[in-house]
Formats: sequence, C-alpha cells, structure tokens
Amino acid sequence: MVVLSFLVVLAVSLRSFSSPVTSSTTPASLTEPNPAFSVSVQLDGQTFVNKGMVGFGLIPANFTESTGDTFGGVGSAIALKRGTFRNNHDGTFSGTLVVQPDRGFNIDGTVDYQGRQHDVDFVLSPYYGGTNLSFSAAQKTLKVTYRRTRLYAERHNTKTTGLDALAVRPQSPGFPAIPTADPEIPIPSLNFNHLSLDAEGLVLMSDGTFWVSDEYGPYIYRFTVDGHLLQTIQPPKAILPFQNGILNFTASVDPTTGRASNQGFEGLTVTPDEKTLYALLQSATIQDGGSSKSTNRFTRLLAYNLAVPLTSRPQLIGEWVVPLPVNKKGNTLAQSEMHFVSKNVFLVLSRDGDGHGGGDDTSDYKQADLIDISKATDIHGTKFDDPANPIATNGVLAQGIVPATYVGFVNLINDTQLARFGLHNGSPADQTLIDAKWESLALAPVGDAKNPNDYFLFTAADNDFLTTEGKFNGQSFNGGLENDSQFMVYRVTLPTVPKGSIEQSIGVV
Ligand SMILES: *[C@@H]1O[C@H](CO)[C@@H](O)[C@H](O)[C@H]1NC(C)=O
Ligand SMILES: *[C@@H]1O[C@H](CO)[C@@H](O)[C@H](O)[C@H]1NC(C)=O
Ligand SMILES: *[C@@H]1O[C@H](CO)[C@@H](O)[C@H](O)[C@H]1NC(C)=O
Ligand SMILES: *[C@@H]1O[C@H](CO)[C@@H](O)[C@H](O)[C@H]1NC(C)=O
Ligand SMILES: CC(=O)N[C@H]1CO[C@H](CO)[C@@H](O)[C@@H]1O
Repeated sequence: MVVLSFLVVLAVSLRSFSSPVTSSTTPASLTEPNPAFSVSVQLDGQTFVNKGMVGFGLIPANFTESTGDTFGGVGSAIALKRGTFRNNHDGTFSGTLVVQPDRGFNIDGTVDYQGRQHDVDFVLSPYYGGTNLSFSAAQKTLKVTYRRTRLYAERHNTKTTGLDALAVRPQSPGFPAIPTADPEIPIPSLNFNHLSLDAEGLVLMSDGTFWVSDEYGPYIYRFTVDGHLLQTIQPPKAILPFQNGILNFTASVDPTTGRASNQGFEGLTVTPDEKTLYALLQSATIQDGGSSKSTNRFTRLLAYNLAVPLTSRPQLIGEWVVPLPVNKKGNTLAQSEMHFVSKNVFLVLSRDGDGHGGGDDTSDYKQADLIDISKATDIHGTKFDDPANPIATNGVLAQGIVPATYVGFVNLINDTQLARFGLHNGSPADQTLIDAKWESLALAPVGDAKNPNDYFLFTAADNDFLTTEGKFNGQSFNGGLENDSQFMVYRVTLPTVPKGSIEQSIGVV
C-alpha cells in the first residue's frame, strides 16, 4: 500500500521583526518559505516537510554543447560537483551540477552516441513569494550556464556507444560479459565491439572517480576522473536479462527473466562515507511481474560494499523489495532516481511519462517520495537470487517478504507551486508545460541556523533530445518539437539527516 498522509504545517516563525540587530533590508517574506506552502508527511515518527518550490531554470532544447552535438536531456542524472556548492550569504547560492544525458536522440532507433556528462554552473536565488512569476522572471531564480563536456571511454580509449546491445563480449579474466553493439549495424567498422551504455544514475566520489548505472546490463561502471572505465559491477542472476537462459542485453525485446527492456538501474546513490553504493531497478524484473505495467510494482534495491581495494569487486551486501506507487488505472509509476537521506532512508523519484514531450499533456504523478528499508526483508543470498524463484509472481508479493515502507512526499506537479513559476501541468503543450521525464535528484544545505535540517532538492528533466534543430556527429536531426531541459529546486526539511552528512557527500565544509 502507498501511504500518503498530508498535513499542513502552520509553523509560524517566532522571530522578532523589530530586533535592532537585524540589518537585512530584504523583507522577511522574501527570504523565508511561506508557511502556507508547507506540506508534511510522517515516516517512522519523524516529520518531513516540503516547503515548496524555490527555483526554476532551463537550457534551451536547441542548445549545442562543445562537441558540436545537441546538449539534450540532462535529467538522467545530476550530482553536485564536489566542493563547488557555496552559500553566497547574499540570499543566493551557487555551484556546479554535473549532469548526464542517456543514449542520445533515439526516437528512430538507437544511435552511436558516446556516453558523457556536462558541467553546468548555477546561481540559485530562492523565490519564496506567493505571487505568480512570469515564465521569464521564473528563469532568474535558477540561472544555469553550460561549461564543459566529459566523454566516456573504456579500455584502449574505445568510445562507449548508445547503440542497442545486440551482442555480448564474452567474459574474460577480470571482466564479466559486456553488453556491446552488434557488428552487423551498418557503421564503418565491421567489428563494432563497443560497450553499449544507456547511462542513468551518477555518483561522484571524493577521489574524482564516478559511478554510472545503466539500462542495458543493467550494470554499474566506475570511471576515472577523465572518463575511462575502471571497474564493472554485474548484478545478480535474477536481474541479468536472459532469453530462455541465454544472456542477451538488447533493449528491443524483453528477456524471459531479469530486468525488463529499458527498465534498468535508474536509481544510484552512495552513503556520505562512500562505503555503500545503492542501485534501484526502475520497475520489477520479468519474473517478478515486469512484463506488464499492471504487475511490475515490486522492484529491487541492491547494496554494494565499496570498502574494498580497487582490484577486487564490490560485493552485494543487501537486497530489498521496494513497492512502487500505482496510479488510478492500477499501473505502476516506475522510479527514475533515488538519493540517500540517512541510514535506511532514501528519496525515490516515481512518475508517469506524461507532460511536455510525453504521451499526454496532463501528468498525474511525479513525486520525490521517501522509502525506509529498516523493517524490510533482506533477500540477498537467498533463493530469490535465482530467476526461477520470483519475489512477486504476476505482481503478487511472495509470503514472508516485508517490502520497504513507501511514503509520498514532494509533489513535483502541484498546480499552486507550478503557477508560482509560470509553469503548468496539462494542455496547452507550450514552453511553460512541465516536462515529462524528471529523472534526477541532488541535495544541498540551505544553511539556515533556525532550520538546520533544511535542504535544497534539485531535479532536472530528460527531454529525449527533442529539438527541431538537433545536431549529432555533424548531422542534423529534427525531433519534431522543442522541449527545453528544465530544472527545478524545492526546499525540504529532512529531519533524519545527521549533521554535516549532506555537506560531506558534496564535499562542502
Ligand atoms: C499543493 O501545494 C499546496 C501548498 O502550496 C498545498 O496546500 C496543497 O495541498 C497541495 N496540493 C496537492 C494536490 O498536493
Ligand atoms: C535556438 O532557438 C532560439 C529560438 O528559436 C534561437 O533564437 C536560437 O538562435 C537557437 N539557438 C541555436 C544554437 O540554434
Ligand atoms: C496563480 O496562478 C494560478 C493558476 O493560474 C491561480 O489559480 C492563482 O490564483 C494565481 N495566484 C495568484 C496569487 O495570483
Ligand atoms: C539478442 O536478441 C536480439 C533480438 O531477438 C537478436 O537480434 C540478437 O541477435 C540477440 N543477441 C545475441 C547475442 O544472442
Ligand atoms: C519553446 C517551444 O517551442 N516549445 C514547444 C515544445 O513542444 C510543444 C509541443 O509539445 C510545442 O507546441 C511548443 O511550441
């Protein structure tokens, strides 16, 4: 069951407005959240508060990055570049977001798009007012500026590709079987043995290396600071895609067991001490009901121990079942990202695919929700590692498995909040329509002594490279519409976060 308990918090600040030591010239109403916007939920006796939207920005759909390619959707993942987040103590905050697109413009089939990430500088001027801003004024609340691009490569400096993983590079000493593009795809090299990557999650480590989770494997790869493959994590057999017992990583057909096609590790996050890496599957595996939206809500969360030498493989140390929310029609709202909050507690972004660039203009659900695994059953190392033993046949959870607690939290399509930033949900499908595919989460401290557990929650959308003026590998393409890459920032209270842990995770002291 999805537990949704909303309660309006009427917490009125008790601070004195006549205090002679208050030197601020800005009206209090503009520097603090409006209590009327607060919506709170309970999780394990703790009150989490959504204080409303505070920032909006965009990168135009037709923007071209330094390689000459269309910038594209960045929302597949975002992360704060370590050490860049700053409170400017003038009401603004600045920093750099590392943003990661997925596999390029792929409406007419997959393309040879090299995996990459971009640095995007931002200046956040939180807007707390109740007046509806115009769409152009709203864009001043989060100014985003593209800086540079970092490309991904594997051994021998070979580029990764976005092409469908129709082939398998056999396992070799130190490497598992690798999803690769098919040699028969008509491109110059006949033996196109390039690693196929559909990047989704991104975790930046303090030593400069970074982890990327993908949809083909679904694998988790670690790259060096300059984008060279260092380590590969292959998931357990229950998640690997097998077609009648034969490993096949293609995204074009569903396997008979393992992750459904295009439903890989969308969620990736690490603990602030960098000892545990968590990966969350977008929706259920095929054997767990993954072949239909009406049965695929029981997905799996994995934990890996990273506290091992670089030469050995991170070990799977935990696995739990996460019950995704379900819409009115009984269809699963798959998740697109997760973020560590505190021990056993995570944010999970679940949503439909409607909105700008989506199937329908009206979205019913896009939320950054909360999960708690403290009471959930750890199934790793049990019979459920074998695809022959589903955790949820036809979507009915097996007896004896306690899933994670799932609580609705930040509604990203709240009409009141969208209107404050000149945005809307539902028709007309113009530039102010909220994007369909929000797929990323990042947290940064507000630094408010009165509200020490307040954080900015950043999210960005994947626009699927939808522009009428697209550029890729020196060629033009027309995606049929202009869908900007939108960014939003919310302010939230996360009471369980230990003091200094978010600061530690983004390298800010
Ligand atoms: C939308 O947000 C407002 C606060 O801005 C809140 O009062 C309202 O209940 C929210 N509506 C929904 C449907 O979440
Ligand atoms: C993008 O589109 C805008 C508005 O149509 C136009 O002014 C701008 O020149 C275009 N930019 C690029 C890089 O094509
Ligand atoms: C903001 O816009 C919404 C949606 O159009 C409208 O319902 C609301 O009354 C407006 N609020 C203000 C304060 O103008
Ligand atoms: C994987 O399946 C696809 C689609 O059925 C097929 O075209 C491809 O050849 C298969 N690859 C392997 C390695 O069996
Ligand atoms: C800015 C812009 O051109 N927006 C377009 C986005 O796509 C819709 C269709 O979904 C167009 O109607 C908008 O004009």
